[in-house]
Amino acid sequence: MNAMTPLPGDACAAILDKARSGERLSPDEALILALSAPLHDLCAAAMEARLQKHGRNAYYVHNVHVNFTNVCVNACRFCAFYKKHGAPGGRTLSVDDIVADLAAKSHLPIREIHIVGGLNPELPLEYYLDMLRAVSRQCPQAGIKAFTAVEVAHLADTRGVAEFEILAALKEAGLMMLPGGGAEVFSPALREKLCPEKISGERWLQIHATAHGQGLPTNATMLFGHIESWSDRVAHLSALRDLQDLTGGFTCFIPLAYQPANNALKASGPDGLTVLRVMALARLFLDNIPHLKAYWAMLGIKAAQMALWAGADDFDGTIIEERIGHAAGADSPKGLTLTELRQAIEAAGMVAVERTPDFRPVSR
Ligand code: V47
Repeated sequence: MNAMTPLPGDACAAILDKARSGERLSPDEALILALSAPLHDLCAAAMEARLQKHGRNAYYVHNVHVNFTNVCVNACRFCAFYKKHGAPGGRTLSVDDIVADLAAKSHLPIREIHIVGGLNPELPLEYYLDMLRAVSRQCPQAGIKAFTAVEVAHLADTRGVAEFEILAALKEAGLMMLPGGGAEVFSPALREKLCPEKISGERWLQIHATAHGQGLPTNATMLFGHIESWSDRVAHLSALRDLQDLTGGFTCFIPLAYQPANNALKASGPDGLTVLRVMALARLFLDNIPHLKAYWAMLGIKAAQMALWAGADDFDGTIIEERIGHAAGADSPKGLTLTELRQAIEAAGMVAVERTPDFRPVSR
């Protein structure tokens, strides 16, 4: 190293100053920060960015998760939720079951119904449309965030129709937005190891672009803390940022902490410091996606509270029963009451703000 080469600490300080002044970080700069920035400096800069955008607000939603089938023709190595078609333990809810379950919760002021399931080859498109119509009728006060890009691709491929048409039919039947699942990590080499049967990252992005073009906002996720590197993470964030520059349709980014039990991928899951670094980097790098979720169900409540100090501004919701992370050993509660949710946010020093799925504040 000659006298002109900046030391890693100086390089990080200069990049953090750049972020503070509102300048966009390049992927190379993000990688330098990820690998070398002192954790405290990284989180402090992310906290500043968060305060500028959202003050001390931490959003939450009164929601319920509906997982209508665990039957899936894919066999993602990290997934502990799915059952192969025809295998014991496979379970599919009828539309009537779903409605009855929501009717039993009709005393709760639920604002979001989050619906995702496996790729069950036996379910016709009509089932999805009936479900949306019936759920809209049952819960008119709630917005429906449903079906990942992976499910949209499955419906399009098995019916031989364009994704655009599937999305249009779902929207017509009551869909408000798409959740961010199925993104995993976009690197083709990693997908080959993690989820070889799943659609490519490119197709995931293209379906989200199509949804945005139809006026359907979407979320985006990244599964982290398994076999991916920092370069893979930065490339993933970069692809999301590039698409957001074109469409503006992403509402919230959700880093999903890998849960290691009961699945075929033998990896350990992220430690607490990695959780904070991923959150902070996402806040600084994704300058065009408004919201960053500390998903308590996968992070655990304590790490999610700390993530609110590393750039996150959303805590997600009541959920009522989380199944995907818990099948893989998540040791968080399966659901929280509204009071518990607010208390967790306020105990972290933030202002709890109830929201709709698309982040409009709810006033009661
Ligand atoms: O796509 C599967 C992930 C996702 C594991 O959009 C796992 O608001 C951790 O996308 N460890 C589904 N994660 C969850 C999801 C989500 C959740 C909450 C809010 C939103 C939103 C989206 O769960 C899957 C997959 O990436 N997943 N197995 C596991 N072992």
